[in-house]
Amino acid sequence: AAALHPYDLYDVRSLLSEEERAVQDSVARFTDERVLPIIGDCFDKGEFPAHLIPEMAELGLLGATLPEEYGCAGLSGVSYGLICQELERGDSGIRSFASVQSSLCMYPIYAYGSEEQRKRWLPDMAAGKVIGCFGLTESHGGSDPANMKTVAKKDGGDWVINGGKMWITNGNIADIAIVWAQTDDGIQGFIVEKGMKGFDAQAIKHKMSLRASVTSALFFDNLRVPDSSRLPNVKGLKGPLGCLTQARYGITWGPIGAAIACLDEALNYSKDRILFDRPVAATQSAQLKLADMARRITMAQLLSLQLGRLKDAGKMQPTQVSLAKWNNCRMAIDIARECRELLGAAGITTEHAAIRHALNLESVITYEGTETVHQLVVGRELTGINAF
Ligand code: TGC
Ligand code: FAD
Repeated sequence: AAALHPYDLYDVRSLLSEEERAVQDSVARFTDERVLPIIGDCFDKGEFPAHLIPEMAELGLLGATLPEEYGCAGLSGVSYGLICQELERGDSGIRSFASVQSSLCMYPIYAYGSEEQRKRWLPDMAAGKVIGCFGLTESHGGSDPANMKTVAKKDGGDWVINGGKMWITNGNIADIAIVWAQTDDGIQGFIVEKGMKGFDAQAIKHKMSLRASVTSALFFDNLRVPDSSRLPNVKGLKGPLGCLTQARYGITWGPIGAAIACLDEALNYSKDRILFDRPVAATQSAQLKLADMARRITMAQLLSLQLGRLKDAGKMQPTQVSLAKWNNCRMAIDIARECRELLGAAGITTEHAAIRHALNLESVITYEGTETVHQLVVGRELTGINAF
């Protein structure tokens, strides 16, 4: 029998369309050539490699599933998943940038915006000329966004927004922010532009995770925006939650890439490392660990692919996304930590990727709904009882 691919033991690739394979290959090349050579250094310095934005745009990675009439690539949901997987094989921070721009900023403008808003923003966002951020979480408790304190009050033809958001990816490099605020009519979304009076964004420092990504706090102090900035076609928590479903779907794929990067590193290292006169890879305990990583990666690949097929058939449900987000983030963080351990002391520096991925995944398992939140979503589906 032909040798199996160590990172695709079930030949999931054979289930992809020709277009999906081409997308995966082009993003894989971008990660190998443009991300991997610099990313350890970016993480060390705490810098997001913003010079890669035009290149990602050129490859069609921003808003990739949205229609071509808005300057986007019109790709399938599975292709979007593969983009996330290959970007996160480089670094979760690079994938975060693409997730936020695509699923959390371009998607709501497309799904909830007016035709004028779509035409005004989407082509420039696909081209990477306008960067977005998504403000839902507040400092007093991100898991319960229904309890937000940020308010927007109608004042003539304008809205006046007061409050603040915390832990916002891209916040202080963004040109626009999708801001969710409580109104007399329920939660509504507003497109807030950088430089508007009463709007400020500041970087959050001292992060030990996602160091190659920008995370910020947003402040609104009597910020006045015209009614034309409001997303007219959604009201209530289902607006932001609908965006999260899109982003979380991509995040089920991303950590598969991080886990593959770690397994690749640990496999090579353990074959080269000679201890007690034989490679570490020749020991039963190392093989058990490596085999178990391959088992978990294979299950995650099948989960995300089926989820993607459901998505492309218009049948994907939020509970299914929760199950895969929970499973795949847990799979990846456990594998990253085990790979770090297999590398011994060498595993503790950013010369190798495992610890960077392990630290990044601390954010990935927390943002877009913590592991507990997703477990409780699945529990609610099974029992019909809300345990939040
Ligand atoms: P609940 O009563 O369940 O729902 C309210 C309304 O929303 C609808 N809905 C959804 N719609 C779309 N997608 C989903 N996933 C949905 N879940 C619920 C629901 O049908 C209902 O609609 P309607 O018409 O009846 O009003 O609301 P709840 O308050 O009980 O929510 C519970 C809970 C805990 C699941 C929810 O609050 C939640 O998901 N919390 C976690 C918050 C979160 O994930 N925040 C993420 C912020 S963004 C981020 O982290 C970006 S990181 C990006 C990066 O860098 O990559
Ligand atoms: P909390 O909600 O305070 O949770 C604290 C703990 O309580 C957690 O362990 C949680 O699982 C647990 N818990 C919660 N509810 C229950 C319950 N019912 N029962 C038992 N335990 C429970 N947000 C945005 O809006 N936009 C962004 O771009 C964005 N980017 C982010 C980037 C990074 C790097 C990080 C770390 C976060 C980002 N977030 C963003 C915020 C993220 O979504 C929140 O951190 C997340 O939703 C959790 O909220 P919290 O941190 O306030 O934790």
